[in-house]
Amino acid sequence: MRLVLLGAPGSGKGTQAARLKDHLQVPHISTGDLLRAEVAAGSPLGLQAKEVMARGELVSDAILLGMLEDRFSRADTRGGFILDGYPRNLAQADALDALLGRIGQPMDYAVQLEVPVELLVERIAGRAKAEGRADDSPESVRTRLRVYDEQTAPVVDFYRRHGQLTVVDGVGSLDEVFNRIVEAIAPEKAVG
Ligand code: B4P
Repeated sequence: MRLVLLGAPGSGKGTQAARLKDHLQVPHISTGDLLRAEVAAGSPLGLQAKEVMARGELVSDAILLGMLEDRFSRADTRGGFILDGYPRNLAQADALDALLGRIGQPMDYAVQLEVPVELLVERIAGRAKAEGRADDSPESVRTRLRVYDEQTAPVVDFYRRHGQLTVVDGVGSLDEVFNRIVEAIAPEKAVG
């Protein structure tokens, strides 16, 4: 199963990917998590990414592609993967398509989690209180939502044109959304 999760910040990509990973037995690759690990380690890449992320903007395409190539060179991705947070613009979508073509692992599904903007803001505000992530401040959230509309939303059409897009309603409990995704992409593995 080779799957990419699409959706605005707060739509539940990271949350659902963590569950799908256990259910489908494939690794979860989150570019946000990879970047946060670099920031926490204080690496040169992390130092470059830190301020950009805190502002809610996109880290450079070159850095992301290098990170992704590195991750896909590891053996655990050969049996499939769940990608979360990448691609975030059309250049990244093209780069990913080329990379997966080179390694002979074309994408099976792109799942778009649809959530109204008021609910996105509410969810992120909840996480801001619980976890204190630097990019969950109101100003950064506004930037992230704008960047999503301007740069990431066109990626949905990219996968629609390629016939790989499945749209899933992202409103509901974690279990409800999870079950909808599994039913859409792997009905034989649906629970209940
Ligand atoms: P990400 O880590 O990808 O952050 P995100 O888009 O906000 O989504 P996330 O997965 O964390 O949240 P989720 O919707 O699951 O990116 C962070 C930053 O890294 C970017 O802004 C950018 O700077 C940089 N970056 C990452 N990838 C990049 C790329 N490809 N190119 C350039 N830069 C890149 O969940 C949000 C909240 O909602 C959680 O608190 C969760 O508990 C809650 N929630 C989820 N589902 C729910 C439900 N059904 N009901 C109630 N609450 C729910």
